[in-house]
Amino acid sequence: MKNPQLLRSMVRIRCVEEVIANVYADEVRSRRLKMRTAVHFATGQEATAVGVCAALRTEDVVYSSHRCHAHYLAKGGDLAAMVAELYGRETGCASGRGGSVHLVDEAAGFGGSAAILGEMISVATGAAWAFAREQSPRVAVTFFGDGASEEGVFHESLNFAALHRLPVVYVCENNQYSLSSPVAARQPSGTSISGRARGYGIPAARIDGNDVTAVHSAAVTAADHCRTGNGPYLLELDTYRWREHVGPSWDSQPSGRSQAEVQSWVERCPIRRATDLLRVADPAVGEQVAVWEEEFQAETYSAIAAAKAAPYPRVEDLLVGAYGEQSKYID
Ligand SMILES: Cc1ncc(C[n+]2csc(CCOP(=O)(O)OP(=O)(O)O)c2C)c(N)n1
Repeated sequence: MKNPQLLRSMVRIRCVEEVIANVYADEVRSRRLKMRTAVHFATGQEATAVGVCAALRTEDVVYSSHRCHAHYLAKGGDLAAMVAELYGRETGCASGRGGSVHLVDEAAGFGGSAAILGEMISVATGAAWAFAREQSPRVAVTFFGDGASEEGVFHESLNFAALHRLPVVYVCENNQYSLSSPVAARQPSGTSISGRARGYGIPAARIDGNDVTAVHSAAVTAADHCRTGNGPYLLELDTYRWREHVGPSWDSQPSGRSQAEVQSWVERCPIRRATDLLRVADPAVGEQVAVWEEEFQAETYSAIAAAKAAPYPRVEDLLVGAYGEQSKYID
């Protein structure tokens, strides 16, 4: 571990999500919920987003699904616009129409997220097809969960991308569960998501997704492979979410995951691991992390204050951007 920027980016994502989770829980408790959106936190999974996005260029495009805050932030998405989106304001990145599962920041190369499982796998494949036809060196990347890999569109997309040698990196965050259903209850034993990609002739690597350095170097290999015209690549990153599937609470027994299992993954925290590695060269790294935490918490609280002061969309404008003829996204 040599790169403090990877650690800094993970700390930022953790801080942003923790502040949002705490504020969300307070709003629910006080029956004054202003953040009227579902929230799927990626606490514990930061190394996947950071390791992959650090291997990309701004012009490469990332797509994601419902658990998208970390991917958006790691690709450089605007924090204030994300928070305003959670509060449903006109200043949000989707003009307050989409909530937390519909983040987008085209300038940063974050092409969008959507909660229909597998949907963005096909959209990323289409973007890669455009890049290939334009002979552009851009790469498309799509993050999705182990559950989404069971959608038919995953197979159709991989087949098509392999056939046309498209520059797309498929990133499966295998956090071992789809809601409360473990992978072992859904996929045949002795198989893997990376193995399925190889079945289509796509090179694939299965990596410890809580090791940011390993993720980053695998993502560099994958992006280079795509950029140099060799077709798609798949990364299967083993990780774990600490919080409940959707919402701000810590996970507990009713979700089907034991406290002992959750705790064993908390002990494999990607941030603690990266901090420990950096401490070898820089004994003061712990103090540096504390300074960053203060900075990022303040940044998030100020984004929340700005969002709450921003206007809601006007009722007469609610169809703008929603496939209507007034859409500002469709000519
Ligand atoms: C096509 C479709 N089917 C079902 C759902 C309901 N659903 C939302 S999230 C989810 C679990 C997703 O699991 P996974 O893809 O592993 O991602 P994770 O939540 O673990 O990050 C399901 C079944 C959906 N959004 N879309």
